[in-house]
Amino acid sequence: MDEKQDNATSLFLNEDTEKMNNADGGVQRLQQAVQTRASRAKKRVHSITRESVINFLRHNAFVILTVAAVILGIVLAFVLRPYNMTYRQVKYFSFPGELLMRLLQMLVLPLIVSSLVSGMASLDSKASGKMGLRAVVYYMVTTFIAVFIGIVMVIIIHPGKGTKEDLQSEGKIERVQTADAFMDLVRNMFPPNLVEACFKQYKTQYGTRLIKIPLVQFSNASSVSEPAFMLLNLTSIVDNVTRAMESLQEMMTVEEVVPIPGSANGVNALGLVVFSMCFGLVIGNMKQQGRPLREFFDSLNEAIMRLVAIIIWYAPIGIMFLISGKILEMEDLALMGGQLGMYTITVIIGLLIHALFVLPLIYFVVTRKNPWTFIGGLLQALITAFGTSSSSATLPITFKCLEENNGVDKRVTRFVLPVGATINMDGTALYEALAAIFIAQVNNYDLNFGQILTISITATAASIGAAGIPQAGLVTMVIVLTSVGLPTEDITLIIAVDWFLDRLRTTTNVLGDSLGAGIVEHLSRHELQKQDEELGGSVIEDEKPYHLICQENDTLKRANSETKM
Ligand code: 7O9
Repeated sequence: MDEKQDNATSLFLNEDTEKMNNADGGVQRLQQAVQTRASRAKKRVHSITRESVINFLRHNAFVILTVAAVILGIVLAFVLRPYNMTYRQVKYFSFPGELLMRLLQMLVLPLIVSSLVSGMASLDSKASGKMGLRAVVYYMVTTFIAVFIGIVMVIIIHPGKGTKEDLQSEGKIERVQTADAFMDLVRNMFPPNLVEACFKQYKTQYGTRLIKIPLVQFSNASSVSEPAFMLLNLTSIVDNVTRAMESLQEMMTVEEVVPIPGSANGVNALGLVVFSMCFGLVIGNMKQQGRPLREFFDSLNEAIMRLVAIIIWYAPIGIMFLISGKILEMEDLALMGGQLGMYTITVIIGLLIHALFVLPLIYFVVTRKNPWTFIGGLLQALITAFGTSSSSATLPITFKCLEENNGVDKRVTRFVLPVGATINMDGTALYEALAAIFIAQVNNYDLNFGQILTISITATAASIGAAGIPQAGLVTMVIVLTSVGLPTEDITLIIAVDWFLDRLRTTTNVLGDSLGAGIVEHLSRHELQKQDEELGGSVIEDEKPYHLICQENDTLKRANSETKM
């Protein structure tokens, strides 16, 4: 109706323009018409801005809600802190946050399996090989840069003063043998039971075995076995046997520590990733025969992503309680003064340089696109990473942000993100190298170039293998420290700030994975396009429903058998 009116006015206006000079009343009418037009235009401008604001709010609702949740969480915590809540009360308070963690973790397992299988199956083996190579090169380069930044920062700022005076030790450190941890990693890549792999990892445990070590060796044992001698000297045989019996009693029993098979709770992500990738690759090469499975995993992935879209609404509430609960749990902040404070600042600066300077620069250099718009689309994933301090739990949200806000190709995210969450941890690598050198500084232990190189290699390896090493976290730190002979019990000195630095590391890890997905997509755009064209060309064959193809095959078979008969 509004439109009709508008048309009428414009007709009227045109008529008026023509008659303007003839009629006197025409001028008045023209003025009126112009006024109504102007006011309508004004109204339209108004409604556009209001609409666009509403649109903006609707599109950025999650981000705005999530940022508000963080701020609210911090404010709430500082309001509640003076009440000195007990540990139990704080735990009750953080319950909504715990629920978010559980919800996200609930989705991780089906998400990584379905996305890896369908991602690998949707690419031909040549394309997936190239893409995999690009991803791995990106992971290696960024991890090495991260380690380098960590080492440079800790050497320049030198937060360790050579004393442990103001440092408190906290917690206990598990003893790990590097060789066993490494073998666990390889074992976990090949889980013997896929169902068990969903909740357990192989972990070498240590048991004791009693072994006997003779105290006295038989001095003339060889003579006993000589028949001639035996015959000649019977008494000496008796003598020897008695002596042997005696020395047997003089055997010492000692306890020997031996590695025994065991397991630890936790998803064996590495095993599932390896299996899903191989499975997807095989399905992709099966052409028509693999189609039902491909469609199944595709559909499973789609369904999980829809669950993510629902759960994402709960994320702001969960994040608010996670953050404020953590601040409430925090003990005295005075502990953060002195060396530990300097150490914290060094880590923060290192992570910031890597996340806000190096990674965006790499993204820009490779893709020539603005990294900040890309990072803007990831904001919710980054905040979730900060809230949950787990890049695997953040994975569902990372998927959502990359695919929906940044429009990254699903074939790339499905393949690159789960692998990235498992092996690409820039923040962790930076942290481990930095922490190891900090502990050396605290102990006044001069590291030579070779040792620093060893630290950088082990820190890189530890960050790659963390998901495959059961109960990683501090265990990987032990491995890095042992590699250069630093005291592992000094890890307890930095535990006090680990909860906070873990959040920053995780955010860096998620950012690294996501920018990696963007970079791999850009580099693989030609192959993806080519595949799109190929699929487009054979779309009739491809779009045919599966049951029709089966029917056709059946008819063909029947026809064949009939002609044979
Ligand atoms: C940080 F992607 C999945 F779902 F396959 C996946 C599942 C579990 C990937 C990884 C894991 C996993 O267990 N990762 C893991 C990561 C295990 C132990 C330690 C770490 C290191 O974690 C980081 C750190 O502490 O620096 C950080 N908290 O990125 O999650």
